[in-house]
Amino acid sequence: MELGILGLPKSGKTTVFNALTMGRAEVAAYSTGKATPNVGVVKVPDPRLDNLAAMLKPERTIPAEVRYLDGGDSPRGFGQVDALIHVIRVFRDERIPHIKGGVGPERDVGILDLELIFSDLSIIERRLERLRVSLKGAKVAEREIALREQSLLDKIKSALEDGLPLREQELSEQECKAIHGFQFLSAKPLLLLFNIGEDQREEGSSLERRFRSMFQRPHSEVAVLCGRLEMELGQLNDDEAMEFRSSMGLTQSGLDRAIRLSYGLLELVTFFSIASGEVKAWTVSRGTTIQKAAGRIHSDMERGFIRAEVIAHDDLTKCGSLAEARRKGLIRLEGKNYLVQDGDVVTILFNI
Ligand SMILES: Nc1nc2c(ncn2[C@@H]2O[C@H](COP(=O)(O)OP(=O)(O)OP(=O)(O)O)[C@@H](O)[C@H]2O)c(=O)[nH]1
Ligand SMILES: [Mg+2]
Repeated sequence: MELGILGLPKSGKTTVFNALTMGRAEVAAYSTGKATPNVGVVKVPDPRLDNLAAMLKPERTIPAEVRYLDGGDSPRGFGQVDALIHVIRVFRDERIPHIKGGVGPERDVGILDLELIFSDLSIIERRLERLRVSLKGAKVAEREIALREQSLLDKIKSALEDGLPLREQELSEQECKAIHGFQFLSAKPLLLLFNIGEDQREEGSSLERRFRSMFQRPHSEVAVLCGRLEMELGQLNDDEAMEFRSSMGLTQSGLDRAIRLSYGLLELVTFFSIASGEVKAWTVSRGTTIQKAAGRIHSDMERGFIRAEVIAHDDLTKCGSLAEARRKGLIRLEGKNYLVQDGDVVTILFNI
């Protein structure tokens, strides 16, 4: 899974990137003019994986991973990412200039939406031009296909021109498939991440409620994060960070929350494989069959899939051991069309 971080200049993108990745990329009050994006890989914290490791005592425990890209001011190169995180400045600091003159979350959300819409419109216009040319000399069959694409793109275009990002347009599954290859930016699920100052921490949850009601939109999520604080916490070791957190009355890491929210946004589910001394977390989209999921572990497992032994994480931990779960008959045998559920612990039986 890959997430791209966007936002206006000096909104705190690199700070949030560092917070999410525990990285130390350079943050600055004035533009650094960096050309290359920051890339960071994060192991997804998941208490269920820790539970399984404690119970099964495997040689290795491997969490799922998320990649974050901090592309600076431009969404160029974000065609590939699975979702976008839009960092919106809420913190106030006179020493750090705001490109629009001052804090204005609603305005800033609108500016980014427009930027994504413009980027998509320019792709559509180029494609429509190409279609117009190819329609001239087209044979009947080709013509029909091209006309269908033209009318879909025209429909999308006029909605975009009305200011409606693709993620908010109602498209059929087939239409979504037809435009998938264009990698439209405004179609990507979006996490609006409001970056508050240390001095605004106390209002954090009331701000979040307010932003949530302001920006309730399809395929979008809202979270409030104190970027700078989380970045500094990320540079401490776990014990120090925990102590710091509790001394400030902070419980759940804002970071864990941001990661979990981006998961929910993507409609991902996590399953766990247990085999040969290894417990490993995997992510797949909701609605993935167990056979397809097995292919993530190893292509042989998909090809030679026979069946899977499946137990929900919660059931397994209640039993305390695999042997006990087996005795109680809680380990199910599932065939290839079973849809993987969040928290499933699986062993794939296969034959090659
Ligand atoms: N006071 C305060 N300052 C912050 C906070 N988050 C970021 N900053 C400061 O704002 C400045 C810009 O932060 P960056 O993370 O570099 O912002 P950016 O969006 O990556 O900036 P560009 O990549 O240059 O557009 C830095 O000086 C940060 O220390 C915050 O929560 N509180
Ligand atoms: Mg930056």
